[in-house]
Amino acid sequence: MFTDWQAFRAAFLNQLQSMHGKSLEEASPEDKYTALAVMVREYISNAWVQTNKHYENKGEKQVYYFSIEFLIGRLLGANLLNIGVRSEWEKWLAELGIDLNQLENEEPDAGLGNGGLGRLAACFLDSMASLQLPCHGCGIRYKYGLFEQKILDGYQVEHPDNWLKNGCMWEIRKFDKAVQVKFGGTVWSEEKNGKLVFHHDNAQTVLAVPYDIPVIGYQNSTVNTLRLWSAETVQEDFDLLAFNQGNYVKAVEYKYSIESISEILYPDDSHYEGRVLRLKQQYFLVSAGLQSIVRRFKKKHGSILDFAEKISIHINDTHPAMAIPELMRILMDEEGLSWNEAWQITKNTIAYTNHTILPEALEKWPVDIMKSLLPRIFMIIEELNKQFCSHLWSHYPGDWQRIASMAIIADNYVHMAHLAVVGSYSINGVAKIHTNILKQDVMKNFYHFYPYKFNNKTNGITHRRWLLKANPDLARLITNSISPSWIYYPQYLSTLLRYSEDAAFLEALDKIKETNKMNFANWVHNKYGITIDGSSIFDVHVKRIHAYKRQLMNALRILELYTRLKENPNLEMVPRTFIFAGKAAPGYFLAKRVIKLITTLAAVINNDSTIQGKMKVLFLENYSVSLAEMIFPAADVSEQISTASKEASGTGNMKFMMNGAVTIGTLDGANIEIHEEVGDDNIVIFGLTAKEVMNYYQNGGYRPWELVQSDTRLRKLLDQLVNGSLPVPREEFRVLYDSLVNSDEFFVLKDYAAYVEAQEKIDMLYRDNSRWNKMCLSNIAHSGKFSSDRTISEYAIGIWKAKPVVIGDILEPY
Ligand code: GLS
Repeated sequence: MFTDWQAFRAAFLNQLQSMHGKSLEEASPEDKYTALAVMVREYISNAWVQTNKHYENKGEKQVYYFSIEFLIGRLLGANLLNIGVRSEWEKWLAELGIDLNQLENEEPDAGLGNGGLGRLAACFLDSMASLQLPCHGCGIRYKYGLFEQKILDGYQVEHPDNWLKNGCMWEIRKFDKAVQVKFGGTVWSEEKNGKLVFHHDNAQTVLAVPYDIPVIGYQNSTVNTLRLWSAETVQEDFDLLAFNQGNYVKAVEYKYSIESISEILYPDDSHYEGRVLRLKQQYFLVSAGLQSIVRRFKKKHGSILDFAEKISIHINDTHPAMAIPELMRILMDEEGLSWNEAWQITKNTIAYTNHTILPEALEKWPVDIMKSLLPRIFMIIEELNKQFCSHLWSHYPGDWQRIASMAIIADNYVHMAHLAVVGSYSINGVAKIHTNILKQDVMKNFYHFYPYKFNNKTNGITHRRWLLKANPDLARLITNSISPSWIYYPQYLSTLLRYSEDAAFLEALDKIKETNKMNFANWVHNKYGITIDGSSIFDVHVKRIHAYKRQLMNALRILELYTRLKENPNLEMVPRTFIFAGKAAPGYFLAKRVIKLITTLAAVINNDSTIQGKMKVLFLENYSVSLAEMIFPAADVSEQISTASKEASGTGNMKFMMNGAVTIGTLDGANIEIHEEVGDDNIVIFGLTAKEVMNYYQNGGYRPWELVQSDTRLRKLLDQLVNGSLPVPREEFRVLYDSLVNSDEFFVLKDYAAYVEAQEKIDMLYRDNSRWNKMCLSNIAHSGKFSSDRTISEYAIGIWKAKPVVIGDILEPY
């Protein structure tokens, strides 16, 4: 687009002038950011239009990824990188005295997700566009993203994340593509020409307005779309209420009740809350998404009967599972198909990913709520349930227990996972162990009935954001050593193994880590005023705070190490900086107390000069995609210590590995596959296996109190939580203490000794610098498998049967 600096400069200055009426000298960093973002948008606008046109004309299968969360983070840096102009524009901006990194930091982080599930969806979008697949995202444009976390007096405090307050530079409002979504009311039917026709009266109608965000492929001219829906009042309704009834306040309340549907993201991860507003969000998403897909399909294709051949709809967990009855509704009530025709199409269109086996995350909606909020949808679910149960009856005559355990409606609840399994052609787990647990345990009966539907797709992360962008020095070293092929074929990273014995390469690797750690230490110092030792081990535990992720186990070991160090200040150990970050759901009391424990330890340890700086503890506020991008490149040790069987996959584990950190972890989720890739020598594994954990559960758990009684070390350690030795009110951590000694649901105490031993192994390994560097190299070299490009290729081939569409043939790259 720009042949040289002069041209770039002129365009940039022009943009500043026309958007903000300012010269370069007058413009604020935010003005410059918005000007640059507009330039990027203009740069890709033609490719975006052409990509859509091409998809329509070619008639290739289109895939829509429905997700209640898309944790996309900031887009400017990633977009510049994918377009392929980042380093050039960075240089040109520097010549204007502008630091591109600073401009990138002006962008609000789009936190439209809670954690792993939402970030996975964002990584998938990047891979879909980069692999030239005709796949699009469909989600909700929450006005408020995940809350902003502040730490006040050691406690988490939540603030609203008003990320849209200055507008979003990437979205385009498409009012002409709005659709109507109906809630409540009554449904009745009449027979017309031998067919049942359904009428929906007195419904509350909500206008769903789409906002499109471009998803730019890596240097390939493909620009896909993430469509986010926003709830608005149908204008006439609003005006009528206001003026005819003369009740302006009521009308405003009405407007607010409608808009509240897309107001806020529920801040719970792996946990279901049966709130009506959440149910509204779910239906709003699927109804708006499906209506627009069907409308577009009909415009281009002849018969709706071909729908399943041309469209795949993927549901990211059960939150969008109402896509099943909603597609049935559209096909029958609006397109006039019979039940059987609609059912054939629906079950051949929808594919489902399960992301967790935690019982508290499995969604089930009370029948009465669903019936009154979504009367027609409930009718369809009821009929589906009836047919499914009678189908089961013919397979398992008399086996009531089995049938009850599989029914879609049971005990006055609609079981969303059952609905998703019955109404889809593919069901996948997100790591090998997770899929096996689904097949052998949680969904055993369904697997028995539909063995052909189940498959595994181990998660992945986009190596473009998490290595190429987040860790530019490491990316440069890799490219200079093995060529840029790894960017297109991440499995090519394995070529790095040829440097395993190359002292100069290993040293270069070491230097990069050192620099990243120093940069991070400087940032910490500037933000928190805490000095951390750049040569200490950076031991990092970042993710949602959740009992099963066992931040508490890490905190206990820190407390014990500190106590030992106090007793013996000459204790032989490599200095360590323990870094935590993560949000707790606002109503999750225990998780919030764990944060308080960590911040209390930090306050004590960081201010104790007698331990000579051998330990520091940090709890970084407001974990987000942007913060994560800073942390991963600086990490030495990756804490992946969930109770085996509980973490479906994890994706942070992959980001650490790709940036050369060594995992200390349990045999859980994708840790198992990381272990398979790097081998015993390059990972530190400890603790109970999933089988052992599940055995305990089946036999009523274990008796932690007996363990504590018989282990003086554990007893002494736990006492410290409640005996007043920490500078907090005596009862502050009683709940944590009780949760451990009474039930220890997540086997913290059972795994504790093995964890401490594993940590000592890390200490020992780190002392051997060249051995450690080789471990880092091995982790980077084996991380190619965990690129989401591999994952998405597997989805495209194995589930969607979608083929790449090459846009570059019709267009110069951008
Ligand atoms: C999650 C799982 O807990 C993670 O293990 C998994 O990596 C992620 C993406 O598949 O999905 N499920 C969930 O509800 N939140 C998650 O992060």
